[in-house]
Amino acid sequence: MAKTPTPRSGARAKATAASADHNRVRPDVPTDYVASKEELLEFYRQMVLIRRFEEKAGQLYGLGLIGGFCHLYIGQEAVAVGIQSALEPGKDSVITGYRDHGHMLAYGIDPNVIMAELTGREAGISRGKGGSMHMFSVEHKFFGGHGIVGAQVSLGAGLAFSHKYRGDGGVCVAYFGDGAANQGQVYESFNMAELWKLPIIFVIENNQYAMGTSVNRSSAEDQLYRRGESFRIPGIQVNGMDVLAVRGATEEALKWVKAGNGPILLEMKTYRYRGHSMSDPAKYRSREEVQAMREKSDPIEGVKKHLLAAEVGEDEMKAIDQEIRKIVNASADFAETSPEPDLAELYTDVLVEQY
Ligand SMILES: Cc1ncc(C[n+]2csc(CCOP(=O)(O)OP(=O)(O)O)c2C)c(N)n1
Ligand SMILES: [Mg+2]
Repeated sequence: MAKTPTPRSGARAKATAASADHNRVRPDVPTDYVASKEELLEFYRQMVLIRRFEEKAGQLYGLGLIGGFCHLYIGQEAVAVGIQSALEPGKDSVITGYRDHGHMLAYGIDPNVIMAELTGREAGISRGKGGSMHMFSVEHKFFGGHGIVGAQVSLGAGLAFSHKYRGDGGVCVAYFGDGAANQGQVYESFNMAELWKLPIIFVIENNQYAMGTSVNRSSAEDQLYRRGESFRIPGIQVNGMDVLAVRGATEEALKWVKAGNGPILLEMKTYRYRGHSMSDPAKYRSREEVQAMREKSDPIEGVKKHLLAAEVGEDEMKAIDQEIRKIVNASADFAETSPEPDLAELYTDVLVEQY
């Protein structure tokens, strides 16, 4: 029997499935993940790593050491950490847009090679030729890093098709923004993914703005978890500022997809503290709005409360903070001192063919 999920108090998540004639079981309303003390510490460590790394990237950009675009993930840390921690690196595949440093760090990719990519060095993960927006790690099945808004969603459907075709048991997670959620190809991909029951989790990182345009100003249906309804793709709305809610919803989504039900959509309600990119004058929102979000919903402060409840002392957290500072400083030193790619690299990884 199909079950009508009703959000439970404290669950902060809504699940929906399209009309009752679907004759299929719906995903359960997810509950917050119950993390062990070790897991909580790891969530804290990873979120602090992303935050400090991004702050450092912002500084290096200001010093002119990073060229091109640079989009920071500060404020959204709980999304990548909560989701990536539930995946199997090397088996599940991940694809995202240009705001991609946090996802890579949450997947355990070496901060040195990410920072070196930002400064355009040979040791960078894309050999210094991709920069902030175009980072790849085939070894980790991390397929970028894409600058064309929404394009990664269709590529993600392709990755999910490959999991199904090969029968390798992997799931694709395709992340995209609230702005990307209005792109046409997203819906073509939804249709095919559901028709072919592809193993894919579509994750909308609703940080409430697409450059300077708020989601309410640009979206006729601003409850983005409902965007899959006409394709019979169930959606869950999640507090993306709470790593335990994110992880809990991801567990539910993985269960749904791995049972062969096809795609599911997670809307992560989150917020970016910094501008869209490094060159954003941020005239579309007030300082007070950003400040209120930081004070009330900061994901790192949130996990700290859980750690204190688990009797982890402030000094243990401070020790982690110091360890992270060292890692991030070392990555900046590495990125500043390692050599630039050889000129001959201009001619590698270039597709030249006649058709
Ligand atoms: C196809 C396409 N259209 C427009 C742009 C310009 N553009 C770059 S980022 C962006 C906003 C996207 O916002 P959202 O999807 O919410 O992601 P966020 O930056 O908030 O992570 C736009 C319109 C682009 N890169 N590609
Ligand atoms: Mg956005």
